[in-house]
Amino acid sequence: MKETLEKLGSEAQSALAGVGSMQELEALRVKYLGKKGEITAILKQMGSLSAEERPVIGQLANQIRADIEEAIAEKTTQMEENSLSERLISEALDVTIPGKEVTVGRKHPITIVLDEAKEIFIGMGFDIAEGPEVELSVYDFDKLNIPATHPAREWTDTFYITEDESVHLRCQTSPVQVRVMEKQEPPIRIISPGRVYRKDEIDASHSPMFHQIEGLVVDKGVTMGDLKGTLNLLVSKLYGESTKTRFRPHHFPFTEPSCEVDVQCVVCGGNGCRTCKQSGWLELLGAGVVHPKVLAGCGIDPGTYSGFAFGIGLDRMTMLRYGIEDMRLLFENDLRFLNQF
Ligand code: 2U9
Repeated sequence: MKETLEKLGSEAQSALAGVGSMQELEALRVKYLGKKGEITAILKQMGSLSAEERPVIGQLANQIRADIEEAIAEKTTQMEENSLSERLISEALDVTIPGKEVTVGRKHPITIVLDEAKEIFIGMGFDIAEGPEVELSVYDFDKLNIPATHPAREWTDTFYITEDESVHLRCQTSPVQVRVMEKQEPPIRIISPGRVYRKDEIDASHSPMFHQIEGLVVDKGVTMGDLKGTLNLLVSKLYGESTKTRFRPHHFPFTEPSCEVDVQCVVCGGNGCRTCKQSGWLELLGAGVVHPKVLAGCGIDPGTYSGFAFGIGLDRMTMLRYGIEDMRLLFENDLRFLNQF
């Protein structure tokens, strides 16, 4: 029995040396030290030994068991240390590698100027109205008193969607105001900002898609004086209190009387320069008193109500604001340009 025990002991020790995983180690522990293990099996046979042999064999068995337990504990520690150092190596972070730069977006200059204009009009009690970019010609032309023969209705000027000319990409945001007038009783005080489309060749001051802010006020007793007050306030908020305006007579089918509004040149202050072609003035917008035929066509009695309307090119307004000389810069999405705002 002594030899069997010693053989078991050395067998266990050499098996331990070859163990490669925690599972194998556990299997080995069960094999030698478990309840049904080989050492336990030998200890169970101790009853057959003589009284002199029993303590000697008992002590040897305990010694061998303790040796195996110690070797297993050592092996466990060693394997744990190995796996930790392997993880430390494989999961090592190089904290000296430069981080990835997070680029934060920003508002487009057109959006900056639009937001500013919205704030100004909201401050004067206006609501914001929006509508479709694919529009019925009835709303964009007929109801605005633009006759069938008007050059703006030519195929060379307008992006028609249907052969019969009944649907097109809107040329202005005026149809939004027509839709509001049809639905809402006066008083009406709205601005309608948005994209509009005209078949223009692309150059420094033209684009087939551009942006407008149009405005409409309809109430009892609204006059050209209200129009001037509103637009002068807009100009003073946008370009500074002392900026002068000039109202020149003009013609639009949808307003009567109509005018164009110039502002004192923001570059030279009115002295004359390249931007204002030496005139001292820059054309900013068109406006007028809403034509009675337009009011009536939208279900509003021109005998009771009157109104004023205006239209501003937002892209031009943005260019004047920041001294941008070429409109194409606004649409090319060149980050070297956009990052300046
Ligand atoms: C309704 C009635 C009248 C809107 C108006 C203008 C004058 C105008 C231009 C400015 C520069 C277009 O972007 S631009 O090229 N617009 O000159 N727009 S009055 O008049 C309306 C609108 C809606 C029902």
